[in-house]
Amino acid sequence: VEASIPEPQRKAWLAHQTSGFKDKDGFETEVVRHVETTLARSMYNCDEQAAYSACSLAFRDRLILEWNRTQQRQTFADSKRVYYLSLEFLMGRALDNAMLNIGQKDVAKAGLAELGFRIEDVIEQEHDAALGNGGLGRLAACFLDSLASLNYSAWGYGLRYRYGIFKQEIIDGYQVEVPDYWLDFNPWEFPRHDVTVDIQFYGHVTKRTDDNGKTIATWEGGEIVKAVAYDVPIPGYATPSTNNLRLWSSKAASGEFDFQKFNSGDYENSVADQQRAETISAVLYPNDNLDRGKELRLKQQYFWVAASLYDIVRRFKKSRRPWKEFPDQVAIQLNDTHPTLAVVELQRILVDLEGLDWEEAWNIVTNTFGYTNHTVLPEALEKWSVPLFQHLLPRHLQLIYDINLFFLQSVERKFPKDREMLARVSIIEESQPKMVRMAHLAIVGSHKVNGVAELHSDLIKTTIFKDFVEVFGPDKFTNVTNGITPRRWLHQANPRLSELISSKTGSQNFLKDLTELAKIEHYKDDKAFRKEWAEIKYANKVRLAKHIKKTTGVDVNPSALFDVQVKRIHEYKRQQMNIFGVIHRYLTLKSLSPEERKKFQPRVSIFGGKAAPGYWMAKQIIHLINAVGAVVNNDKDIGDLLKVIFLEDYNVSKAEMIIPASDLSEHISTAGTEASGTSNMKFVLNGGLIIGTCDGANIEITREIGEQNIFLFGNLAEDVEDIRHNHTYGSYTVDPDLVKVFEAIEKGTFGEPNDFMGMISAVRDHGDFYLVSDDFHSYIETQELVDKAYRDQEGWITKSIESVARMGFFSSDRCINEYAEGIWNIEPLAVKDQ
Ligand code: 4GP
Repeated sequence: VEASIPEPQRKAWLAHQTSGFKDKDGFETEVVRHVETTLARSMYNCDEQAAYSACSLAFRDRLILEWNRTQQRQTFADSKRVYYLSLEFLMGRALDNAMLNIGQKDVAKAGLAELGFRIEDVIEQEHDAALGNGGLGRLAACFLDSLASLNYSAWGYGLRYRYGIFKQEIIDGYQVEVPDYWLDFNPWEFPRHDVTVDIQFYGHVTKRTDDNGKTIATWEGGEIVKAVAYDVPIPGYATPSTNNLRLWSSKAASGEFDFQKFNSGDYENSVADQQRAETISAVLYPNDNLDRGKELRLKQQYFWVAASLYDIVRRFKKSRRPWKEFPDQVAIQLNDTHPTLAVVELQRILVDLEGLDWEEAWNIVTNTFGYTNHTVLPEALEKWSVPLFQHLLPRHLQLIYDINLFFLQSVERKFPKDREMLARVSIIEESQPKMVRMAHLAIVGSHKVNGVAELHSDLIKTTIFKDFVEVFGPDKFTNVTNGITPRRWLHQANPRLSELISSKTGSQNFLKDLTELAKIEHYKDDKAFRKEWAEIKYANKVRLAKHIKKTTGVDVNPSALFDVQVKRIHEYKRQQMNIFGVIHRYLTLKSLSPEERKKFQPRVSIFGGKAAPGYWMAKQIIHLINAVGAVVNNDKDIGDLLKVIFLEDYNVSKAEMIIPASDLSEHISTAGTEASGTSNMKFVLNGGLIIGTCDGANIEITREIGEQNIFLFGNLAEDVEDIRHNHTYGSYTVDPDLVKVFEAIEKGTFGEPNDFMGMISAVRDHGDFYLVSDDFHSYIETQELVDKAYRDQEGWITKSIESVARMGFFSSDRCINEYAEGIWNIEPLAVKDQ
């Protein structure tokens, strides 16, 4: 790298490389410098917000030096890069993560203390970067951390939404959505006004034949919107590697506003174009596992995909390699179907713009892409109407038809005369209007398709993508079980536990190789270790109890069992079953004498999560949880025996506080519906036990930690179909305990019964699609086993320690290495000064 710096600049460059801070004093100097110059404030009125900003800027400076070096290293190495295309990156806060990954949090802590600040308060000033809905977006963020930490040449590409996922307020027990404007001051991004791409929409296609008889298609007219790059540095842990997340922001191509309109007095319309262009990257769609075909969403997708591909192709072209080497240099991973248009866009670039033959281009395309599926729920599978496509992306629609034609011809050769097969696998659904099936396009356009946990990967092969297994053979379909980064989800979220573990494993190396956790199992009978283990959990619960008091006004006893379900609210995740279970517990307690009640294990049931704004049933579930809390928490007979808490605005930074404080967490989806789940991994890694169904990654967690350490219940995925069939065609009765719960609700115990009738009738009158009643008995019984196990505190601690020790498999590092080897075919880059 050094040799590449021109002679006149080299001396200054070298001096700059060693600047930044080495110790507390150097850090303080940098903070003061940023307060007084960058922020243009004076130290005498430096508040916590200013301290946060200056501290972030000081760390950002360091990151940027490493970022520059990493980019140069990758350019010189000229080896294959991976590009992770995700419409969501749920990053959370950056400062704490940067300090820890760089390894200088202690320095910052001491420096800030000397300047009169507590580091915890400074960290709290940061607004979460909430550019995602839930699991899919957070997985992408964990992957970026692993890619950088493992020294892979990797870029993330996403959208820079002006508004992330809405902020949730609970008012009178109802969810109210408030916009999340998070960009007022964001030191973690760099606008790259020099990196822009013109993106075309609408217009029409003309075709002509050239001298060689080849058809040339040209996409003309329509409108142009500008994509501007914003770069976010991603620090690796204990390595200088700092990767890039590039987020695109939309801007009007025609500059500021229309002077002509302005001058003619049409003031309002003079800014209309600009506003329309900026709308594209304005909001994150708040859908979790629901698809709604809105034009703006398709526009977002194409905008982002086209800008990213332009960037990727530009980088490849710099190497002056022949096109056929593209897949040796570039791997692109499609995080769900949202970026599937990239398949079509690359084909368009190669055929229309670069003049390659169809076949050659298509080979390059399919060898470049991999597709990850995150759900088997049919309502979440993206489809776009053909007329919408025709209007917005006329050339792409033609290409999709061609891709489909060649694909169906190949299917026809393999399955002659099987018209039904052709209709089933076709990229175009012959409905009214016709629809483009994005998952089919993603499969056809990729060389590998993966699910995110073993059960899920098996299910996609036997259900939604069954026909494709016959068409392409089983090898195209694979599994990569999800993982989480232990840096954020252990080291950052639970510093005391991380420290205790490193004191026993001998170093912090377990944060790079999570299988080293196994070493702590030797200490599971060590008295002092166990005591410390229990104390850490208790301290984390005290912290959460304080937060609960502050935000809800409810006192909870930290010695009670903390039972947590935090995730997006969805019927398939079955928060309704949890709250029905809580009501059952409440009714049971009420029916007992005060003496008998005392034998009960005190519990705090904690919920958190957002409902998609248009998802009526999910909102009803939130309302019932709050209504039950209002009654139970104020019932003198009950006291500390049961508390019901709904924590508003669940997000990444709240997760970092809640997860380490749980004794038990609930992962109770109807078997076969939760693709993997990743919070299950986070809870166990922090010493909490799980109550769960045989679904998603729960199954692999059980295999790793042992059946004795998890509370499994409920029907199996393989039986769900038959049970549902029986609901529809046979007779079914609601579980008697659940009937009592419904009666209590209908009597008005928790307020206006009509407010909750949707939830009741879904079970009682509409076929109970999610098997709430079928699983209820086994759920209640298993909760009783939990109470019993918890009363044996020593036994519980043993389970907790054993579980953590056996969680090594669930690191996102393992997961990324599997993608690298099995799908991307890339190797880490050697980093010398590591
Ligand atoms: C989620 C799945 O629901 C979850 O099971 C999985 O762990 C996660 O992706 C990561 O693979 N899906 C979404 C979504 O978040 O928006 O479809």
